[in-house]
Amino acid sequence: MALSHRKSKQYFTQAKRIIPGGVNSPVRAFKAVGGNPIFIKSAKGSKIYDVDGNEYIDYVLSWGPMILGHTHPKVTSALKKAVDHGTSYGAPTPLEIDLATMIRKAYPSMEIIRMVNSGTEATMSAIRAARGFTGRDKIIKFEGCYHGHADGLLVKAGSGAATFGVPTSPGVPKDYARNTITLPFNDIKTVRKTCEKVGKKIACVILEPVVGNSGLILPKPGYLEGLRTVTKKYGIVLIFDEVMTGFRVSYGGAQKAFKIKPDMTCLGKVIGGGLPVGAYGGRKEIMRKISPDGPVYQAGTLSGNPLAMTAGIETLKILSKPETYKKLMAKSAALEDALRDAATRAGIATKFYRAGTMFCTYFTDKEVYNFEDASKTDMATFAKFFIKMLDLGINLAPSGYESGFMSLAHTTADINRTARAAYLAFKAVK
Ligand code: KE4
Repeated sequence: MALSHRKSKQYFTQAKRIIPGGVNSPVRAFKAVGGNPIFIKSAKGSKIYDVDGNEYIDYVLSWGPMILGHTHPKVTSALKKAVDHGTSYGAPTPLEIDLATMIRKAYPSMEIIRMVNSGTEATMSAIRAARGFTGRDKIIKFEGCYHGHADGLLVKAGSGAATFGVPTSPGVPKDYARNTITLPFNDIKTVRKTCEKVGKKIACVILEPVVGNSGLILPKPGYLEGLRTVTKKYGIVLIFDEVMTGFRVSYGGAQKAFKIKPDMTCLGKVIGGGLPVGAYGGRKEIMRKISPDGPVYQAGTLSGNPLAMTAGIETLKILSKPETYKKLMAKSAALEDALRDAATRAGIATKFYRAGTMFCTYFTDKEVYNFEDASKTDMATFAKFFIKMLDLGINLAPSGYESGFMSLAHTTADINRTARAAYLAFKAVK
């Protein structure tokens, strides 16, 4: 029998009257998969509970941050203590030094780090720093990569922008978009050609080194190295947007896994342990341009918020233990095996990709190397699969253009239950 979503439906009707589309971020709206979003009451470990009392194994994990699982006791108890000391001061605290130090240890390329409040702030500030440093205006980004919702980055973007068919958003002035050059991912030749023509006008190349906003797309061997070489040649700042891949592809992110040193890195999600945080950082000479050391202005009332810093520090404390990643990777590999096996047994054509704790199933028999490939996969079948999985108690992201996430809290029982559900769902949509 199908799960009841009666209360969620009522809340959605109410929410739509006062909030655009009833949601505070478009990807939550279930528009691409049909049906109504589930309204959440609580979450614990690997599970999330809706207002109708249904339980789901959660692979959305707040779109990535909850790598320890929900309400981890260490994070929760540290937060409870921190609240009693005050929730915001608008003045520096030792906590900011602690988190920045932990981040720099994991990402040595981030020699100087500035805390902000979201991934969007991190990427837009990093780009401003790159422009201020180089004195150039143009940027290169890649189709299907999503770097938050700043003007100039919403050009051929992934995530919700791709899901809702408006990869280039109205409201972005043409003059902004003119400075954004968008190229296909995984095609180094187009980058070289562009740089031959206008390389000295380009401030930065920004990318998700593993693209998690068009499903999951891995860089081809040599691609990231190629970008590193070409950016060096033309004095272009190479920015890795590791808002999603940071602490997820490995503890040191994609840059550690693929052994590439970018000039700048953007982080978010995991470093806030479920509270709103972003960070950007990189080479000293670039970051010394940031105000008040230098002239490039960037600020924030709540930046370095003590609660957010506390949640981030507690999360990284656990993640920095060597056994944590052994467990995380083993669980992620077990899920991969189980899902591949379920698809094979159900006799349905899928392509499964995984990078550390991030994963995605595309409904296609062809490999996916870029956004165009991703958009040719069978999204209608994904939508049916999603609905069926939800009904079987598995919470996936409501779009075929999003990655799934694994946490430390997921158990073998969760993985087995997910595999059983996936087999039934694959059969149902075949
Ligand atoms: P936020 O501003 O949403 O914190 O981060 C923006 C961002 C930047 N860079 C990358 C690689 C990202 O993945 C994101 C945010 N990702 C989306 C969806 N995949 C978050 C969910 C949402 O938009 O509601």
